[in-house]
Amino acid sequence: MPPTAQWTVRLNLHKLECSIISNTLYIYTCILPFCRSMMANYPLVGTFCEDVVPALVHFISDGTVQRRGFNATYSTVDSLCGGAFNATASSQTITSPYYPNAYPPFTSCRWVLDAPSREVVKVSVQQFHLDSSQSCASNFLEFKDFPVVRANYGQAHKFCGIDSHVPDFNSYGRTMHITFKSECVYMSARYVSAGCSRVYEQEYGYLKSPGWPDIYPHNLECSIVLQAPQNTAISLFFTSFDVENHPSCNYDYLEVRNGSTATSPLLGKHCGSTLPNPVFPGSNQLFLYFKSDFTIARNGFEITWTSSPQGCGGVLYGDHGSFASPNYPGTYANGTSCEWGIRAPSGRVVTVTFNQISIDDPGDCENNYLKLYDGPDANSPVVGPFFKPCVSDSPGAAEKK
Ligand SMILES: [Ca+2]
Repeated sequence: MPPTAQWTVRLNLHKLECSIISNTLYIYTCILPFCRSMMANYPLVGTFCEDVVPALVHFISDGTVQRRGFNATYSTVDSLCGGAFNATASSQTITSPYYPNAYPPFTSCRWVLDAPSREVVKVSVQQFHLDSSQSCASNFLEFKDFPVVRANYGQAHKFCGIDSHVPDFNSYGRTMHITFKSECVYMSARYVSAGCSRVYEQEYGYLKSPGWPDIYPHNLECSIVLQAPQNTAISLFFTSFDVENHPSCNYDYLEVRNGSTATSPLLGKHCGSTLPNPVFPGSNQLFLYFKSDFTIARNGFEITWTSSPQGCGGVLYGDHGSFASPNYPGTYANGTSCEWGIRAPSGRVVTVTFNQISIDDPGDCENNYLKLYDGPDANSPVVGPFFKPCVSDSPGAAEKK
């Protein structure tokens, strides 16, 4: 196919004899020309016979057991939706086929949106209608960062019929992927290459300075609002920080304010290369303002944030990040109970490293403790750390698959 093809490939596999363990046929969805160079970063559709849309087929066999393998035919039909597009400073629209009319049943649309280098894509949904009675597995709108590489956290936000509001999506990197799959309804969204000001209406997330991990541009003015669900409180953690230094932070700086506007109470104004302390505003909104002047730039910052009704704990998503007990490096309050869920991209091993632990307990660690669970909740088996966590002051590390 030519590299600009936006066709649907119907792949019919007539024979597939293989040992699932040692010889596997991998089928990836991707949209040319992106799939050639980034194959391993695309989602696996299936490991055997399936009819799929734009696909890259990858056959692997190991050094033992030979079988007949497979033969396949393919043909292309015009795709009703999807494709690869460039996001620019002017807003463009994507819609489901025949929008605003209903479209053929069981439509699946995939778009890859690519912004200019060092910019990101912002998607705002104009209309999105899915019936709440429809299964979320086969009727959804999903925004994802693409490709999911080490430098990227790889957000994946999925919306179904029960979601009445779809917040704007800002990609972490320059490329993102949208999937719309439904049996009978419609959607319309606008996309644009975005500057650095934005609003995140989400429970948890990751934020980096423009260009990270490269140096940030000069003359930036970025206003960022973190808006977590009502009746929750945000915890914000700095993973990296390096901003042009000045005793009063007069040149480049990051301000953190408790609220949603530039006049909300100032919690901190940061510059230099010292990692700022975690921020526990006790509210569900934070306003961040990042400014750079006309000369001298550093690498900038990386931030993770999460939220929960308890005011501590929450979901931490991504391939790296940091978190701390409430009020750290100050002391935690009596009666504290926090639970963090660490969700990493699939296929990764999570390592948790403790730089400091100071938890006091009079005896048996039944009333004051820190526990790690190897799974999604507290019913999962307990794993390291490999020291008595409630009384130790020693750093340690634990690994989990
Ligand atoms: Ca500067």
